[in-house]
Amino acid sequence: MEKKSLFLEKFLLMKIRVLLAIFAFSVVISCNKDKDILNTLNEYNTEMESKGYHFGDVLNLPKEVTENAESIAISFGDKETSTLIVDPEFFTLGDNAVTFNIKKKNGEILTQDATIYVFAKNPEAKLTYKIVKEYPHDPKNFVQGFQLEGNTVYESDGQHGESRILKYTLGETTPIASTSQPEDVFSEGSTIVGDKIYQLTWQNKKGFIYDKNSLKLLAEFPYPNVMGEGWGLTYDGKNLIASDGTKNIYFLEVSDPSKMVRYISVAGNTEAYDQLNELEYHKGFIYANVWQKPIILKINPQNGEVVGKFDFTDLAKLNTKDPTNDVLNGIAFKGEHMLVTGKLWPKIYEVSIQ
Ligand SMILES: [Ca+2]
Repeated sequence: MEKKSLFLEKFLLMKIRVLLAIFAFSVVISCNKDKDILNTLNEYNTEMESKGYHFGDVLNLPKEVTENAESIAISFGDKETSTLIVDPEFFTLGDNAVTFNIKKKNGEILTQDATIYVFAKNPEAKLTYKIVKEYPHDPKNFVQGFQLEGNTVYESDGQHGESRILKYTLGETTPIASTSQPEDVFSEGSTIVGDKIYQLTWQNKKGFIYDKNSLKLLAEFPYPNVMGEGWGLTYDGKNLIASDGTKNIYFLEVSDPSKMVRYISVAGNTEAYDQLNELEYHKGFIYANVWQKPIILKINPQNGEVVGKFDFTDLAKLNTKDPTNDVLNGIAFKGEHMLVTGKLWPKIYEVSIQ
C-alpha cells in the first residue's frame, strides 16, 4: 500500500514537471512570437518613415502582424482608428506620433509606438528668384517679424531686454517710431491689421496691439493655449495667422486672438517640416521661414501642402556667421517682389520671383 502511494506520488510529480516544462516552453514560444510580431511591425514602420504616406493610403502591415491579430487599432493620444487607412480625420500632414494596439487572438494586447509621416500629394515647385535691389538693415535687429506697407517697414526685434516693435523707411535704418518691451518679454512675429500692429511674444503667452501710426501700446491679448509658444504672425485680411515653432499654423480671430478658428499642419511631397517661423501672407498663399534653414516655403493655406520652395543658401552664406543665431528670418512683399532679411543681417534683399 505504502509502495503504491509512493509510486503514485512520483508519477504525479513527474506529470507536474512535464506540464510545467510544456507551460514554460509555450510561454517562451509565445514571448518569442510577440517579439517577432513587434520586430516585424517596427521594421515596417521604420522603412515607411522615409517613404511616407499620402492621405487615402492603406497601411499594408506585414502578414506576420495581421495574421496573428484579431484586430489592430492606431491611437493618437485620445483618438483611435482601426481602419488602417491614412484618413485626414485622424492623421495630419507631417509626423504623427501614434501607438499601434494589436489585439492577439488570445485576447492579449501588444502595443508599440511609431511615427507615421504623411506627405503632400503633389511635388513642390522649385521657386527661383533674382536679386533686383539691396537695402541697408540695422545689424543689431534680431528680426522676428517683418512687413512692408507703402515704403515703411514694420519690424519686431527680439531677445530678452532688447525686444521692441519699430518702423522705418525702406532704404534707411533709423526708426521713425519704436516701442520697447519690458525685460522679461521676448518679442516675436508681428503683422499689420488696418490701423493697428499685432505682435506676439515668444514665451510670455500673450501678444500686444499697437497703434500703427505711433506704435503706442493699445492693448494686450493672450494667444490660444494650443499654441505652445509665439513665433511668426501674418494676416490674410480675415484672420491672424500664427506659427508656434511646430509644423502647425493657426488661424486666429482678429477680434479675440485667444480664439483659434482652425489650424493646418504643413508638409512637402517628400519632406516634413517643423519650426515654422516668420510668416507672410500674399495673394492666397502663406510664405514661411523655417528656423535655421536657408529656405522659404510657399504653403497652401487650405490644407498645409507646401506648393513651392525657395532656396536662399547663397544669401544665408553671405550673412549667417553663426548658424544658430543670425539666420534667414523675415519675409515681406513689395508689390510682386519679395523682401527678405535675417536676424542681425546688415541687408534687406528685394527679389523678383521667376
Ligand atoms: Ca512677414
